[in-house]
Amino acid sequence: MLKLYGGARSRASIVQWYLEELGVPYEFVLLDMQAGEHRQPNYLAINPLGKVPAIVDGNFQLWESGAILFYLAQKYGKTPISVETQATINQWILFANATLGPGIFVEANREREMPRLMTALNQIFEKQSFLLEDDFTAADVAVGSVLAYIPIMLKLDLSDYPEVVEYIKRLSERPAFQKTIGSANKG
Ligand SMILES: N[C@@H](CCC(=O)N[C@@H](CS)C(=O)NCC(=O)O)C(=O)O
Repeated sequence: MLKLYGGARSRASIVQWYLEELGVPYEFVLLDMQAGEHRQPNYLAINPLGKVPAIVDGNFQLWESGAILFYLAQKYGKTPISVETQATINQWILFANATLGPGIFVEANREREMPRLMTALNQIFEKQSFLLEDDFTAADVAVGSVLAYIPIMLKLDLSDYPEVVEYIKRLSERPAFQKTIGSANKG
């Protein structure tokens, strides 16, 4: 069975959310990060950088949440998708991790980056429910998890971006979200 390595309240919840969406059976290996289990040789053999999440799927090991989402989409996604659609999903995953996350969660970037990123996303969600129009994909897991962490971690005012707020609400009502990111951040 696929193993997902993560810590409590870590980015492993993003991967776990997508595994639940896909219905892929998995074992969550919870590392005690406070005790430094992610820096022990057993785990460094899976991710030499000592960061979570990582997965082990048969003989295959992979780390970096975005790469894992893309792998899961390709390996376990239900319908075959074109190279162009795969590239678009990858575009949004990279955007989430390389542009949106740093633009919002790095305080020095926020004032400059957040309005233009959120305005563009708001315009997209005025027209469609998900990033690939009507289809929920790994792109929504990547971008949606960054957006969903805003109210949880930063308490920023999102009233200028009502369609983004609706999108976050739409995602957070999904059972797989509630079972993973939603429950990891309660309390
Ligand atoms: N870009 C990486 C970030 C991984 C990352 O920084 N993970 C944190 C937990 S959320 C971690 O492992 N921190 C422990 C450390 O840096 O020692 C990803 O998305 O997988």
